[in-house]
Amino acid sequence: MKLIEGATVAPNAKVAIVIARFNSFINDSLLSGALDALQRQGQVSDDNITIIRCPGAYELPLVAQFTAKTDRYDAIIALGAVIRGGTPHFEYVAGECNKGLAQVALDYNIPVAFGVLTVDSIEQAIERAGTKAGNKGAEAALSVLEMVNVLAQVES
Ligand code: INI
Repeated sequence: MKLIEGATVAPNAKVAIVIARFNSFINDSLLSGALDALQRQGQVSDDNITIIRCPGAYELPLVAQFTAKTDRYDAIIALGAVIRGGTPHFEYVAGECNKGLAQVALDYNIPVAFGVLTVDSIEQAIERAGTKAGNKGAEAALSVLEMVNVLAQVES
């Protein structure tokens, strides 16, 4: 039997974080979690991390696509928060964001983490941005490092 699995330490990985400004008070906590996970757990050096900001979650796929197209990065972490309101707007923004990011990963063969909260309330967002339900930014960061390592092994 051969088992391939990736560690979450990737000191040489070049990582781009694409982050929405909308709901920035939540997103900045996701960013703190992601940076802590990349640096303290993943041992990724500061020089290998690029942060790219965009207006909202709806714009994340296009920014991720341009980022992937440069071929300068091993992984992309998308961070944002889509919070349900009283209209169907949530479905459109969250749906396009999710679909678009998945498309970028497959089109460019690059791990793209979905660190975008899709929640019913601000309370649920706060819970997932560094309080009682953990930090989804940190989880997203560790998932791409694992993916970088596992894909490199599958390829070798
Ligand atoms: N963008 C978000 O990132 N989160 C939201 O909750 C949100 N809501 O609810 O409207 C949101 N809207 C803006 C959207 O992402 C685009 O920036 C905007 O529609 C311009 O294209």
